[in-house]
Amino acid sequence: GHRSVILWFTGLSGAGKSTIAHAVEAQLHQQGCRTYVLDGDNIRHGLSKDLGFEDADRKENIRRIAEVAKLMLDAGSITLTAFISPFRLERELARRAVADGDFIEIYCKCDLRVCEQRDVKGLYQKARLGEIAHFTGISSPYESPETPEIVIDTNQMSIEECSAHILNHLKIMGIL
Ligand code: GGZ
Repeated sequence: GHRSVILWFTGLSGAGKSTIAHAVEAQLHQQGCRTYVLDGDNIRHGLSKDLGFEDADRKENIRRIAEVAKLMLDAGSITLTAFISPFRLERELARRAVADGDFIEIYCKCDLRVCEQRDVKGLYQKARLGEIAHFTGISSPYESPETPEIVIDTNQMSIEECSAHILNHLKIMGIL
C-alpha cells in the first residue's frame, strides 16, 4: 500500500515538469500505486479553458487545480500536478489546504537560458517577438520556491535521473 499525497511540480515552461511527472507516474504504476497527472493537457483544455495567462487567471487556475488535487487526495490517489504555478502565495495556499506532509513541492530548477534554448514549442521565440503576452520568465514573473521538499536540477539531470531521485525521496519519506 501507499499513502496518498500531492506531488506539486513547479518551474518554468520547458523545465520538464510534465515529462518528469509522467516518468514518475510510470514508476509508481509499476509499484502498484494509484496515480493521476494533472497538467495543461487535461486542465487548461477543460476545467480552466476560460482562463488565460494574466496574473489573476493563473491564480484562479492554481486555485482550481489545488481543489481538484485535494479531492483526488481524499479519493486515495497519488496526484501529480505539473503547472508553472509561478506565485509563492498560491502554492502556499495549495499546501495549507491539505494535512501536513501530504503536499510535496518539487521544484524543477532550470535556467531560463536553457528553457529558451530548448524552446520545444517555439513559445519563447514568440514571447520575445511580442506575439505572446505575459510569458513566464520573459514578461511575467516566476517566484522560485524557498523551501521545496525536492529540487531537481533539470539543466544537469536526465529524465530518468530526476524520476529516480523523486522516487528515492518518496521511499525515504515513508510514502512508498
Ligand atoms: C507561460 C504559456 C503562456 C504564457 C501559453 N506563459 O511549455 P508549455 O506551454 O506546454 O507550458 C506552458 C503552459 C503554462 O500553463 P500553466 O497552466 O502551467 O500556467 S500557470 O501555472 O501559470 O497557470 C506553455 C503554455 O501553457 N503557455 N501561454 N503566457 N506559458
